[in-house]
Amino acid sequence: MNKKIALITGASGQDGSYLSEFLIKKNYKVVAADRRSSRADNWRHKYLGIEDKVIYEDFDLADIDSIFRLFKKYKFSEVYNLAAQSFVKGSFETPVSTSNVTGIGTLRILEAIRFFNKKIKFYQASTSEMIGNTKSKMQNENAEFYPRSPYACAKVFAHFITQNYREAYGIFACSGILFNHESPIRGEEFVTRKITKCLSEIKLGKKNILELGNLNSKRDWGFAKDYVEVMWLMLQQKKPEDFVISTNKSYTIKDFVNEAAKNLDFNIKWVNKGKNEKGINIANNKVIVKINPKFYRPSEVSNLKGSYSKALKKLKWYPKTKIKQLVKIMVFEDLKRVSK
Ligand code: NAP
Ligand code: F7E
Repeated sequence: MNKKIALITGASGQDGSYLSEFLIKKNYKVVAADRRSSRADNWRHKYLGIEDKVIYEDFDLADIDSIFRLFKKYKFSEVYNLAAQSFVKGSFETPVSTSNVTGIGTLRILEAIRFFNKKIKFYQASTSEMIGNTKSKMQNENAEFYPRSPYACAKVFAHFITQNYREAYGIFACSGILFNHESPIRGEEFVTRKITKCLSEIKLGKKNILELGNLNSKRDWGFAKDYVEVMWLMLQQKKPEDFVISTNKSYTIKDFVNEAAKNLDFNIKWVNKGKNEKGINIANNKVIVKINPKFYRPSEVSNLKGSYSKALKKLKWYPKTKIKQLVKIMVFEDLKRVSK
């Protein structure tokens, strides 16, 4: 039997790498599409040992010709649109290009599906950032959207255009509204990897201090490897539907720092508040965490906690990795890396 062919855009990113690994195991032919520069060192695929197991194709989500060339060359069964300018803070500095790639880029892919084959199944990487400034304690698929960054606004457009192509053209198109998910192959600009890497460097005497922005925002953090499975599950359903994917728990950035520190045998005492807040290593009385306002955002999302009950009921999915285990895995890998 012919193998199913899956297109993964953004295949060199965190989720794209885990999803490639997952679909290879499911016996798919995986077309890993990215800008050439994204895989300059290909570190994530090397880490997972998959660099000889996917077909690499150059493309840019901002360039419709490169997308149409891909759809001409392959008969895709499933398309996973993971490519995006995904760094929220960065989107305030590059709002137009973020909107073009993260927002309109999704429409370019949907247009290719409409033009080449409406039977191709489509997964869109939606996000809890669309929910943004919410007052509800826990958010599910019915949560209202109140985006707080150019990134989140672009994702709202992508989310609704996906829904529109489903309704207007009968395309099997759906969105996973994923809450934050992390791993040892998370980009270093995101707060969890920044914390686990920098504290590991402090442990080994290679750095003195970890500088952060807002310590009080709350996030619902899961493990990326658990989350990619659900992208595939959503495309195997009888009808296309959107799902919230989360852990039902949330913690502050400070909680995450404390947990990572514990894994490195640091005991932190917190003093002062706001911009003057500091984390002191009790063992030697040295400041190891301080605030640098340059990491604050023009508008912040302060409180996210998702309910995965629909995914549990309909997809039999639940998050297998708990936060303590996730932090442990990340610290362990970073300590190993910085020891080299
Ligand atoms: P990621 O590591 O930043 O991966 C995104 C990938 O897209 C990167 O390889 C990036 O390449 C590529 N890309 C950026 N601009 C592109 C363009 N113009 N053309 C083609 N490729 C481009 O993000 P992730 O954490 O794996 O997330 C995957 C997707 O899920 C993203 O759409 C993200 O917005 C969304 N999401 C993530 C989370 C999360 O917590 N991780 C939660 C909800 C939704 P460069 O690295 O070279 O820019
Ligand atoms: O920030 C605070 C920051 O950049 C989390 C993306 O994958 O998840 C991610 O977006 C929180 C924010 O992730 C620093 O202010 C404090 O409140 O790790 P982050 P994010 O913005 O939640 C969503 C679901 C996505 O869709 C996105 O693509 O941490 N924070 N100090 C800091 N954040 C960073 N990056 N750096 C700091 O120094």
